[in-house]
Amino acid sequence: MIGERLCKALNDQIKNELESYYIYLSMAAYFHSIPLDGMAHWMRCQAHEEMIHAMKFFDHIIDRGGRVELQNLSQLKTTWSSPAEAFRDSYEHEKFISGKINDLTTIAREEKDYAAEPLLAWFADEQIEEEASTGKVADELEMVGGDKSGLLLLDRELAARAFPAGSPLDRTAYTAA
Ligand code: OFO
Repeated sequence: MIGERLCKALNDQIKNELESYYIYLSMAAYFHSIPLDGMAHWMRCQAHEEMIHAMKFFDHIIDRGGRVELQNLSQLKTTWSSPAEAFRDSYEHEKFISGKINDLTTIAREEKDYAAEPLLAWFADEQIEEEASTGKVADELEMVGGDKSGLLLLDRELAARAFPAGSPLDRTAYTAA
């Protein structure tokens, strides 16, 4: 059975992951509006991954006899001054999430909750990848600057990201039905 302190912290993390989902969906809407649909697609894929992250914590709590209590999400940003600013924000957000995963690991160790460690180790690995992928695109966008052909090339490249199977954020999943 999960202890009260870690259960509360994991509930807070569900909120963080759902906010991540919402932030990336908001960025997808921004990219569709400019319109850079490849970047919007990348953000939709990212949003879907965040929902999976939230559900990993959700199910961990359930499986260990804890109580999931969903929280209100914060008001979020809906527009950015440039694609570079949006990806720079996403990189900063991933660093914030990495800090939260570290805090959770500290709590689990203080509580001697060894059953949570494999899950938190998975997230620590995942955060290396998330910081690397968002940081790389942010750097590339800064290199491209105002060069429109460079921007379109990058947009095409990001359009190639694959959705997790059966994603409800993949337009083709429901338009084909
Ligand atoms: Fe972006 O990794 Fe979860 O939040």
